[in-house]
Amino acid sequence: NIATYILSGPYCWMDNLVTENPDLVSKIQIGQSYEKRPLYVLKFSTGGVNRPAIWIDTGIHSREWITQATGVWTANKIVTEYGKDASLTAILDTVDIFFEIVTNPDGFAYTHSTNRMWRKTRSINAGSSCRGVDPNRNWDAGFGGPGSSSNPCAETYHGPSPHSESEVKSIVDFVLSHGNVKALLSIHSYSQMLLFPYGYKAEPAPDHQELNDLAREAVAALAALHGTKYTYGSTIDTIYRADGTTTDWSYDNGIKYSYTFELRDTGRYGFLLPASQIIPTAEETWLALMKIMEHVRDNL
Ligand code: 0X9
Ligand code: ZN
Repeated sequence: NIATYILSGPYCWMDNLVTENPDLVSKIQIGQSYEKRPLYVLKFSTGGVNRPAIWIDTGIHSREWITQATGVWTANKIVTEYGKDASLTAILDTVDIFFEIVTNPDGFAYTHSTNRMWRKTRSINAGSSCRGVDPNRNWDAGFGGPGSSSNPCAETYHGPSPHSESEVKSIVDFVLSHGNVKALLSIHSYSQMLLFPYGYKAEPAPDHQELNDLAREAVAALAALHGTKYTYGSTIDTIYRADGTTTDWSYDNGIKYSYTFELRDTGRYGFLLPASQIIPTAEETWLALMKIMEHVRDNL
């Protein structure tokens, strides 16, 4: 069917990446989506057992196409720079990177087949004709608060219970069973922001100062390439109150370096960012990711 065909692009590319870089990359299946698509994660590792890890996800909101594209570029960048770029090589000598590129595959297929602006999962909601749950309101961190909606037709519907969505629960189970994840970077668009906890409360995170300083450094590195300006700060202060988000959950589960990126742009094209901006966006994002990953490596 059409969804299988569309997703065969990223799936086939993933298998080639693994085949061509068997000593660095492997593919793990962490679960399956509501519509039974596999949830694949790329593991970048140079060895060791349960090394400290960095988790990166893109595409949890399916319409944010620049993020999955940036994910593909970034995965390719990791394999081409390992052994060449001294800093990335030093990161991968001690840290594993787990990368989920198509984090909401049902939504992604739906943005191709039917509605380019689909954001949520595609699960059926009991008692409603509206489908889907916001996978960035479904986490057990301030779940169900006012920065989310109890209306199944809303774009920010939190779902019937925390981790009701298989796409979310699969990450929860993977991250908790791994037990050594040090950073969780969740990539969205758009707004050009780098956000850290909290979104569900106004109280500053215990690590606010360190997270803020690192965010400042990361957005400065990003801006140096093409002049793209990012704002940064806690979610609640910088964008809006959001309850049940990925990075509040990860932070409350002991993952200090929990950041949400909002990639280009600031609204001129929004989710329909032109293809000509894919590579510049990925290039500049890489510089911010490297700053964060270097900091994680140097603070294990
Ligand atoms: O509202 C959201 O889910 C995010 N914006 S988006 O336009 N990509 O939908 C921002 C939420 C902030 N996220 C976290 N702090 N995790
Ligand atoms: Zn988003």
